[in-house]
Amino acid sequence: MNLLDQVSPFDPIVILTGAGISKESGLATFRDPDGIWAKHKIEDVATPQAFAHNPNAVLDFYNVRRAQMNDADLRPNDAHRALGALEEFWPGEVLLVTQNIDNLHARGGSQNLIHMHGELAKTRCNDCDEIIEGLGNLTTDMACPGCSAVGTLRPHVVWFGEMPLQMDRITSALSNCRLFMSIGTSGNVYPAAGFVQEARSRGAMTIELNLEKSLSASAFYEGRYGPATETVTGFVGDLKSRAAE
Ligand code: BV8
Repeated sequence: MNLLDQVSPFDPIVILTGAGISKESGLATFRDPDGIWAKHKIEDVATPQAFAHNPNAVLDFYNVRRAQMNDADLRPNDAHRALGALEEFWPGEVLLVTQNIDNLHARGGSQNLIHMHGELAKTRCNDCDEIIEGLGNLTTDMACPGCSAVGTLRPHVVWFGEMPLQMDRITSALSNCRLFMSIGTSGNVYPAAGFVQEARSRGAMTIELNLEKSLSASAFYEGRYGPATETVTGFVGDLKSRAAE
């Protein structure tokens, strides 16, 4: 049975992406041999305890990544743009849920977009919860523009042990979608890694587009393996033909 024969153009689609979709734009992934977790320990830079214990180390870790994201040479790649086009031409709803904290999906044209692990371009105050856009480099001597507290500003990013954002909206979309696409993620981190099971249990068709098989590969009806700029553009092209039928 061909996956696309089971999907009609008015069916809702949910897409999950991870760091792999931004790799060809020049951003590092987490668990590849040259990845971020090969150079930093999660417990040193990506937990609330790390921020309480050594805020400078945590702020510096994200200041470096924010500078990479804001580099003029960093641009969305063909995979980001293909997903932006899919949202445009597909008659049914397309919801893009990303684990990534970079801004490449929005710059690639995606608008119906949830950053479940937060966004590097945003800052949050640990005291008053105000969210501020575009503050740039964070330091511990900065005062919150909202409540004037000093030393409480952190990246608006979900650390390990913290609840991802907009989970109710994501769960509802997973229970209604007819096609679930997972792109550029290793399937290591929950709850994102469990989304395929949620979608599949509600009858959705599921496809993984990744450089190599993820930990969740067996849960997918179909898998296409290779660089995202090839697999995503190829599958979105198939969906475009399906929508035109
Ligand atoms: C939660 C921060 C509950 C932002 C991230 C013990 C203690 C505490 C928690 C847990 C625990 N055991 C399990 C948990 C749950 C934990 C978890 O899953 N841990 C794992 C490590 C076991 N999860 C959590 O803590 C989550 N919260 O559970 O809260 C709760 C309940 C009630 C109340 C309060 C709380 C929060 C998880 C979010 C953590 N934050 N990042 C940042 O710094 O970026 S996670 C981090 O991993 C990033 O967000 C990243 O996106 C995410 C997943 O990684 P991937 O995107 O998949 O990247 P990876 O490198 O792994 O894989 C890349 C893939 O791309 C590879 O497969 C590769 O082959 C492929 N690829 C490479 N190149 C290409 C390519 N594909 C295509 N084309 C290419 N060119």
